[in-house]
Amino acid sequence: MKLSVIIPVYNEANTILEIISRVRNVQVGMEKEIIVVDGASSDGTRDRLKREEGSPDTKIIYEDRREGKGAAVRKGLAAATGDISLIQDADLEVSPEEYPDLLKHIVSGETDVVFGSRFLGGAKFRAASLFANKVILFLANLLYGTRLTDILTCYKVFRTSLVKDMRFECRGFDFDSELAVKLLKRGIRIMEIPISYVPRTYGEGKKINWKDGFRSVHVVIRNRFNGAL
Ligand SMILES: Nc1nc2c(ncn2[C@@H]2O[C@H](COP(=O)(O)OP(=O)(O)OP(=O)(O)O)[C@@H](O)[C@H]2O)c(=O)[nH]1
Ligand SMILES: [Mg+2]
Repeated sequence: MKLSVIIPVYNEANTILEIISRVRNVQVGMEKEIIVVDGASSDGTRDRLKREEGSPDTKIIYEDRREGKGAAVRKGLAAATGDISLIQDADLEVSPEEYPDLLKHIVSGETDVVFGSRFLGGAKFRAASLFANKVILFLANLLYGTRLTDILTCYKVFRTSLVKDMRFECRGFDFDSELAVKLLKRGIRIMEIPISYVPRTYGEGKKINWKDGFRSVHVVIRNRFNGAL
């Protein structure tokens, strides 16, 4: 078995090398490939990525311009050759050391999809982010008949074959919701595992904003009522 870790990155010069090394060092009991997709970073992230180019376990995709987190993850998924894929943000909000817990229920065959839930892990959110997360979650649970606790989590882990034929439309932060609801639409069960989460501030480089929240609400509703799988 092989794991593909997809890391979308835009202007994360302070953390990109640390996150790559932590991803590389965590033992997951299977081969691992790391796919970094850089959205034309301009803060020195690219220079740091250059140092990783020779690593045999690492593929780096350089985009010509910033196209959004979703677009980057989609490129990473298209390039993934692992049996299982995992999405990893390039900041330090979540911990690669938790991969074994995220993977074990997929490896054992119990489930094909695991989401790391920041809410089950007891994380503290800032008020605006908590509100946006809860609105989107409430809508998704209502429209898709689920009782999930966190759909905007970055830790989404799944058998790669499940998404290879999915036709995505979202290119920004709304891709997180699109991926979740497309899995639900296909009747695929999502298992949640508690994870730790330490939110960063806008000063530390947070990029998501309230418009992304509206886009997510839209994609959750749109997918419930259109036929596309
Ligand atoms: N390639 C690429 N990566 C991006 C882009 N926008 C954001 N990212 C990366 O996507 C990841 C998530 O972005 P964040 O700004 O941390 O947003 P978030 O984690 O969803 O939001 P919070 O968890 O609420 O802070 C980070 O690794 C970013 O560097 C983009 O346009 N292109
Ligand atoms: Mg983040």
